Formats: sequence, structure tokens, C-alpha cells
Amino acid sequence: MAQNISLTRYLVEQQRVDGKIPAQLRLLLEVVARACKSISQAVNKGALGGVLGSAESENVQGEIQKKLDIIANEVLIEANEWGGHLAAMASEEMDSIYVVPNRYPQGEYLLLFDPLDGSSNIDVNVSIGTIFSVLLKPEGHPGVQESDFLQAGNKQVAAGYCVYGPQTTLVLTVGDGVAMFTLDREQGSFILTQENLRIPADTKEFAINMSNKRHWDAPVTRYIDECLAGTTGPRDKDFNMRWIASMVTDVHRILMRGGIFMYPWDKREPEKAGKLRLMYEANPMSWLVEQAGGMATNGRERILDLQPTKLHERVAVVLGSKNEVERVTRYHDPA
Ligand code: P6P
Repeated sequence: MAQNISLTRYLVEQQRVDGKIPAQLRLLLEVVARACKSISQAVNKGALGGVLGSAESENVQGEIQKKLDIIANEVLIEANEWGGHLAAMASEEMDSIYVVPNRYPQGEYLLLFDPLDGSSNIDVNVSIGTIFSVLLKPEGHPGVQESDFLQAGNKQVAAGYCVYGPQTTLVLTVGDGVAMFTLDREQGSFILTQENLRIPADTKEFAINMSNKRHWDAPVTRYIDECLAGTTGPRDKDFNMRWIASMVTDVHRILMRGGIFMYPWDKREPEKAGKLRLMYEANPMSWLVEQAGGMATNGRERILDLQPTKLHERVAVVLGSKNEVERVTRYHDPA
């Protein structure tokens, strides 16, 4: 791979050479990447920046917000509201949509994000990240309302995440494969470090929160029990387990070396379809996984085909290596 291709050059070439992304979308992605750089700097300061600990407030999910959740949310709002490429934004940390103020030009895109996924890891120095999804505002009516966001994941025009870990890594798709950029802090820019990421169809690594085992549905219990049986069971191979409790980091590992990630429906809150949020966690991650040759379902249906009814709705997630996701989905629907 040619050395030192910056994110800016990559996006310009995707726009100019391949015509894959309009100028306004390129601008949007560059602004999101700049915001992720700022978030990375705040995260890296940790206790020295006074950014750890709880913000003593709750988000729409009823979860205690960390100071960095709010900081990351504010960074993304302030970076994106004035550029003229967005009509509105939606965030895990905000009850309703944020319409671009009248003092700024309105664009045609909608930006959704989980500003800092994996917050329970912030204070113990474990990787966390920002997840984002881009939709086009539906035409035919002035202004923008929450219902404009309620589009299936197969309508996304861009999706990505930024992991704040040993490296700060931005992973992105605009529908033509998955590219990875690593932050060069000396240059202050994201540098292309891998293109066309591919997820192996098979794996020996599963990611699930085992402490919920007694609450799972039978198909999930069957699949995990078979993995745990290893060479003594029907899978005839041993499996390894990982659970970082940070979806963005677990999914990054799967994009880098394969695996299956599961946060299934369980009996603890049966009225909820799952724990993870469809619009700004499952949809962007599912598109990235599919663009890398993997698969993503809610146990029964393709996540990207699900029609959302609420901005913060939740969904069960089974994603990663294609043959494993197909097996879990088959166990849910043995017909
Ligand atoms: P649990 C983080 O809060 C998150 O939304 C995902 O990033 C992560 O996969 C999941 O929740 C972890 O949930 O129940 O294992 O703490």
C-alpha cells in the first residue's frame, strides 16, 4: 500500500477518482474525524484532564452519564453544526434530535452517533469509542423531524467508528468496502493503514456476556453450550471467549481477525428487543461487518432490513463471521 495516504486524500480520491462520495459527504466525514481526534485527546488525558467519573446525570436510556459521554457529545455537536452539510443530529446522549440552528446553513445529511460507547470502561482505562451513522434527509418536505431519522440501516450512506485504545483507529465504509486509518499524533492526521478489511467466514472466538446465560433463549444457550463443549462436542473444535463490554472494541477485533459478537434478547427485560441501540450502534456496525464479508442479524432477520419505529429503540445483535452467524440464525429458525 502507498505510504502516508491521509484520510483527507483518501476521501478526495474516493470523491474525485471514483465518484463514490459527494463533496458534502466528504466534508462531513472529515469533520467527524476531526471531532474524533479531539475526543481522543480528552480521553487520553484521563484523570489529568479531570474528565473521569460520573456526570451525576442520566441519559434517555436511564443510564448514569460519565463526564466523557457529555464531553464527546458536545464535541460532535459543536464540530458538525456549522458546516452546512447536516440538517440534524441524533445521539444516544440526547432525548430528541438536534436540529442545526437557523444561524447556520442546513445540509442534506443526518448524523447519528453514540459519542462514547463502552462508558463503563472509561474509568478503568479500557478501550472505548465513537460510533457514527450517516443518512440522507428524506426529500419532499421543509425542515427536519425525528421521523426523518427512522430509516432502515440499508439506507445508510456512510458508517464508521473510532476506537480510543492503544492506537486511535478510525474505521469507515461508504459502501465500497471497509478502510482503517490510524491517528499519527505527530502529524495530527489519520493515515490509511488497511483497506478492504475482510472477516473470515469461520472463527473459534465468541464474544458474549456469559453472566447473562440463565436469561438467554434456547437457541443462544444451545450455540454457546456447543462452543463450550469444544472438541468433545458437535463443533469438534475448541473456542476462545472475549468480552470487553465495549461493542466498538469487540467489533473492531472481529473486523481485524474474525469472531462472533452476541448481545441477544434475554428474559431480564422481556419487553425490550435487546440492550444495544439499533440506529447508532447496531446499524453502523452491521453495515461495516457486511461490507467486510460478515453477517449481522437480530437472531432471525438481517439487522439492516429492520424498519425502526423509535429513535432509541433497542435490538438483539448477532454479528461477525458469516458461517457462525448463519448457524445461530438457523438455531433460531430451524424451519
Ligand atoms: P454489559 C456499553 O455500555 C454497551 O452499550 C456496549 O458497548 C457493550 O457491548 C454492552 O453495552 C456491554 O453490556 O451488559 O456486558 O455491561
